[in-house]
Amino acid sequence: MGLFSKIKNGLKKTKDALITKLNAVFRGGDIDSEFYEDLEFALISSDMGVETSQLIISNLKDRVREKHIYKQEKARDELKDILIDVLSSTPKKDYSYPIIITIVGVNGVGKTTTIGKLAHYFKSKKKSVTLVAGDTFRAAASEQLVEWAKRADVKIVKHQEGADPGAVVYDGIASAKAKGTDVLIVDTAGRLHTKVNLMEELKKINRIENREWEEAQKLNFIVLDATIGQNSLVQINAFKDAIGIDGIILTKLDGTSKGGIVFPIIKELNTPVYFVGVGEKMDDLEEFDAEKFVDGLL
Ligand SMILES: Nc1nc2c(ncn2[C@@H]2O[C@H](COP(=O)(O)OP(=O)(O)OP(=O)(O)O)[C@@H](O)[C@H]2O)c(=O)[nH]1
Ligand SMILES: [Mg+2]
Repeated sequence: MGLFSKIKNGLKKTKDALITKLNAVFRGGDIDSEFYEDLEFALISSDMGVETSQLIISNLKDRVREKHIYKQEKARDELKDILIDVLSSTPKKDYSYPIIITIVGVNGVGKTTTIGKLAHYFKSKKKSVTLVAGDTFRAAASEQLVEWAKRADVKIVKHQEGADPGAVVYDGIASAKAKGTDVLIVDTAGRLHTKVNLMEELKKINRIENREWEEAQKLNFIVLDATIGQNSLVQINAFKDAIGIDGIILTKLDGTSKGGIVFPIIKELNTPVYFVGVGEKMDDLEEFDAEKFVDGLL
């Protein structure tokens, strides 16, 4: 399946819900104040957030005025451009190898699965990859990562259950340096974001990464489950305050109609989305692209 159809399939539920709402707003005819009210309501109820929806409407009003647009159908094209602009407003950083990617997020969002997909992604870019089983808290977490390492055919560094995650990261870096690994991907435990000790553990992991491999680029990626909608904004803030977040990976888009959440995530939290997960398999990961995303929606 081509890349394009993958994201389209992944967004199908979101698209179906959004199109139904938009078709009820764009009934044909002239633009009036009721049209804007209906559109704002449609956007908000599509998980785009109040603030971001209002911004989109205000941009649309400006464009409609500037371009002397009177017909609703014409406004629909403008809306598409505005949505792309919103999603393009936070640029991703360029990769500079070697890279340490630390994957964080609350439990069950898809961290370990995403690491398997990322390993496959970087390998397909001809980069060497080592995984670090930094989730020593949950039983069988390391085994799950070992399976992914096998599937993606990459190296893995792990310790016993209950071991100090910092020590696994330390060993992972030593191994990556010795083998000349391009991308080191660190799995972490996903206990609730309200627990202070998880944040302390993540800070410690970041400290070890900075100390032990100074020249490597460090990226903290948070994995968010798209099916939880607005709640993901709260989750990011908790991690952002504790360790700083460079980017977002939004998983499980295939199982939800709440894909609109990507708009407030990018606009209100000013954090770029690097990848989206559209299934459980190794190649069900897509590099995030604003234009492709909006094309899949409208
Ligand atoms: N449909 C779908 N399922 C996904 C996606 N990503 C992950 N999953 C599923 O989500 C479930 C949890 O995934 P894990 O990777 O174990 O999540 P985790 O964040 O590592 O969980 P903990 O280690 O317990 O915190 C698994 O059943 C995955 O197959 C996705 O993009 N789409
Ligand atoms: Mg996990």
